[in-house]
Amino acid sequence: MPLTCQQLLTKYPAQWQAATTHPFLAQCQQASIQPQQFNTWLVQDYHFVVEFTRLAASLIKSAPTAHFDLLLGGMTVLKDELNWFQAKAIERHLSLDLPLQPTCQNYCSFMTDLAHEPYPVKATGFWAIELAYNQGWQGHSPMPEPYAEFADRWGNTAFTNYVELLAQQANSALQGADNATQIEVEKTFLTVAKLEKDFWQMAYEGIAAH
Ligand code: HMH
Repeated sequence: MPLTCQQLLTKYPAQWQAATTHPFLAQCQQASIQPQQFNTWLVQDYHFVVEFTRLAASLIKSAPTAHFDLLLGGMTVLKDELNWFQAKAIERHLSLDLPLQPTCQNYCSFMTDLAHEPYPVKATGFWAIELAYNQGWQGHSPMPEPYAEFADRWGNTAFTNYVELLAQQANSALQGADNATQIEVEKTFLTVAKLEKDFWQMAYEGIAAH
């Protein structure tokens, strides 16, 4: 029986829960988050998405042609998302030209390494990264202003459908994966869970954005 995305979630519920629930999200929902902490997250997540876009490009490079349609659609969403981050930064008078915090740096290095893994590993990692935000924001929705559009960006049902299709493509890639690749897939899933948890926590640490 080949490994599936659903099995990873069933096997590691505690790790996944920690990736998708955090005081950061709860405080956004209660509008009690400090603006400085929110802004720290915002600036670092912009840098994350830049690197994530490179990972998306690398995923397309190794994908079978049948997987292009979904992934190219995802690219269009990323184009919009990068422009949206820039608009949010201007609105909030934030410079995006800040150094990456260690946690963001770790996540970006992980994605650079992931680009060199076989397609089943990349596809599963990519799915897990998107699912973390989909479930994290959706699980804390609705959010009050000014956070509603953030919760909606990753929590909307069209995004949920996209993530479900990413799981189907990853599952089909996993069908042909050998044992060593499956082990790598599990490791990658757990690393994503850990990095997601750390990323929320990062908003409370380090140098605030200004
Ligand atoms: C940290 N994980 C993080 N940021 C994001 N924007 C996503 C996942 C979804 O793309």
